[in-house]
Amino acid sequence: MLTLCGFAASNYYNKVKFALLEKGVPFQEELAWVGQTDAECSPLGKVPYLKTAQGPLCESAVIMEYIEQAYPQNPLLPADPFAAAKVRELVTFLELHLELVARNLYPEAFFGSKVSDSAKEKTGAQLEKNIAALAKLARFSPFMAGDTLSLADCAAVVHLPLISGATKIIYGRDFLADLPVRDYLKRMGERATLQQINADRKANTELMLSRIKPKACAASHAPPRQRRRFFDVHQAWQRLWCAERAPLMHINVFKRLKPRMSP
Ligand SMILES: N[C@@H](CCC(=O)N[C@@H](CS)C(=O)NCC(=O)O)C(=O)O
Repeated sequence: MLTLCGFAASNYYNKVKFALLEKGVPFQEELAWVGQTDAECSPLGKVPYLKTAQGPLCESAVIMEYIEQAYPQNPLLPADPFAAAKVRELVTFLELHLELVARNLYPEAFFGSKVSDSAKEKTGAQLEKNIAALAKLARFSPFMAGDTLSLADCAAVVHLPLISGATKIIYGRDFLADLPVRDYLKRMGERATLQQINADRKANTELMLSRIKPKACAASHAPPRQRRRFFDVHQAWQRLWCAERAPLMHINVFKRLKPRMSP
C-alpha cells in the first residue's frame, strides 16, 4: 500500500492527499515533521513524499503524475493530450506564479516575523500581475479547468485559501476577491474528501502548535521579544482560522522560529 509521508498542515501534502482520496486509492499516512523526514526519500527534507512498493518519490507534482498513471481510476487528467496540458498549465501557474510568490509574505502573515516594505511591494506587484494572468486561464465552471475535477483542483483547493489569507493580512485586501474563488472554495468544501482534509489539517495544526508551546512556556524567563513572537504566531493562526477556510503553513519559516523560542 502507498504511504503518504509528511504532515496534514502542509498544503503540498494535502494536494496529494486530496488526489488519493478523490481517486479512491488506498493509502496510509506517516507523520513526518520538517526536520524529521527520511533523507533517502526526500533529499531536500521537504514534504510530502510517497513510499511505494518500488521505492520512494518526492516532489508533489511528480507524485501526482505517478498516482495518475499507476491508478487510472477516477482520472484527474483528461485523456486528450491538449486538455491534459491545459490542466498542467493551471497547476504550474498556481504553484510557480502564485503560491511560491505569496510565500514571501508568510513570515509576517502567519509567523509573527517581519517582511520588509520593499519585499511586500515587489511581491504585491508580482501577485497582481500573476493573478490577472491566472484569471485568463482558470474557468471555475464549476472546476478550475471546466466541467471535470482535475489535478488543477487538487492544487487550487490547498493554495488559493493561503494566498487569499496572506494578501488580506498583509495588504488589507484579498487579491483573489475579483475571481470567483470564494464560491469555488465553498462548492469544493461540500465534498466529503475536502472536509476530511480540512478536519485533519486543523487537528495537525493544533498538534504542531502544541509542540512548540511547552518550549515557549518554559521560556517564560526568556526575553519578552521571544515570548511575544510565540504569541504573535498563535494569533496569526487564530486570525486565519477565523478569516477563512484553509490555513496552511510554510514550514521553513516555522523552523527558523523554533530556535528563537528555545530558552
Ligand atoms: N516543490 C515541493 C514543495 C514542498 C514544500 O515546500 N513543502 C513544505 C511544507 S508545505 C516543506 O517541506 N518545507 C520545508 C523545507 O522546504 O525545508 C513539492 O511540490 O513537493
